Amino acid sequence: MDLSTIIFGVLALAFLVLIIQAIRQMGAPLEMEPDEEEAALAAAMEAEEEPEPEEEEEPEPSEPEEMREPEPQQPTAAAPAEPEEPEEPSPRKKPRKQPDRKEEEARLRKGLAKTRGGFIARLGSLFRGKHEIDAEMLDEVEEILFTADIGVRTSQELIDSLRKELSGNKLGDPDAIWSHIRKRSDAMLSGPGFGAIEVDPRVKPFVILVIGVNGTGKTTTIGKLAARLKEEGHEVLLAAADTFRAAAVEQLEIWSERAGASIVKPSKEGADPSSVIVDALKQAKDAGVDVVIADTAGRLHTKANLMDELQKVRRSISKWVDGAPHETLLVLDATMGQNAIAQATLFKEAMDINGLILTKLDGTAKGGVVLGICNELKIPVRFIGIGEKMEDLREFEPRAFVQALYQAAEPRAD
Ligand SMILES: Nc1nc2c(ncn2[C@@H]2O[C@H](COP(=O)(O)OP(=O)(O)O)[C@@H](O)[C@H]2O)c(=O)[nH]1
Ligand SMILES: [Mg+2]
Repeated sequence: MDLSTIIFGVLALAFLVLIIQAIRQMGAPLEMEPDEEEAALAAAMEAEEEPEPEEEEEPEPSEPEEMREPEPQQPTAAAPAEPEEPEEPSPRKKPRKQPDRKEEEARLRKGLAKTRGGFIARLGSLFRGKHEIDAEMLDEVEEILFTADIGVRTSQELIDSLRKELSGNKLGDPDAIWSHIRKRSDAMLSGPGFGAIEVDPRVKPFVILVIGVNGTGKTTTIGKLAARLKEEGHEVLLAAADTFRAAAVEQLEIWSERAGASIVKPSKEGADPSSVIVDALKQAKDAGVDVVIADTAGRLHTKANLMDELQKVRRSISKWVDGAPHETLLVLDATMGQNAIAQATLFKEAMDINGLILTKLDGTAKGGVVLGICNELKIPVRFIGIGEKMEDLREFEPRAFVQALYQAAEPRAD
């Protein structure tokens, strides 16, 4: 072996070693250095944990004003954000003079003072000053509702919904209970059809039949209603179909004079009520009168006879004017409390009733009965009577009613 061969061999060997080393270095980046791997894993874990936000301190729930249901807005200035009730095209000939809203509210509140003094005041004082209520207090709420004049069924429904709605932590919050009762009351009263009668101008005469037990306030209410309709520009004729007592006819006559309405009276005491109404309808047609309001008798001790009589009256009316009576209004005396519910049930079985008028709310603590009546009978309240005077008949507005009823007793409205 000569020297050149040895040198070549050594060089070739060195070259081979270099190539092997280069190949090893190229493969190395494919595997992660163990410490790099750890760092990447830690970063990924961090990334996963990261979305968990820093526990932001919730706005303190003990800020009671924010948690409570917003105070019912004053319907006028205080509620600009709320869309105004759309003014429906009114069939009224003349727009009614809009009474001062504030004055109206004050009068309604005054008229409902006694009712407010009933179960609502008891609830208010039960909750006043409390920040938490327990199961025992809820039993007291239950007792108050059951002894209120709202009827057993409505009390039970309120309590059931209360327990259901206010389960869990809300159960301890007096404000939540208060606002729940208030909301449910509002919902019970806000069925379709509440509020004033809209006289259909295409119908002439528009016939309103007023029924109810004696003494509930039919004649007085008819007088107030006639005055109202006159003020709206309608010609009104009253039919004195409570023919059993001369005094009833005289009373309606006085009201017809006050209201500026005409009247058709029976020829003699005890005359057939239907014939008086038919006379009135004929006269109304001849004279182009807009509205006929028929008064009726309502003696409960002849219950079956009374219902027969009313059905007969109804049939006669419908024979003389198509689609009439256009409104059959049942007058109920709020001072009768739960008896008013029983009465309404009875009348509803015999007659199609479009609306209720609840009178004498000014003289009773039993006005809560309106909740029971609306809830059980599903007949809308058209008007309420809060006094004996002409202006004491109010269109029924559930929201204003609930507000007048609950607001002053609000547990925190000291
Ligand atoms: N305090 C008060 N008394 C009323 C109201 N509505 C009627 N009354 C009175 O209740 C009594 C009976 O009313 P009336 O119209 O004769 O009842 P009717 O027998 O059903 O016709 C009368 O003394 C009325 O003045 C009311 O809303 N409030
Ligand atoms: Mg009468």
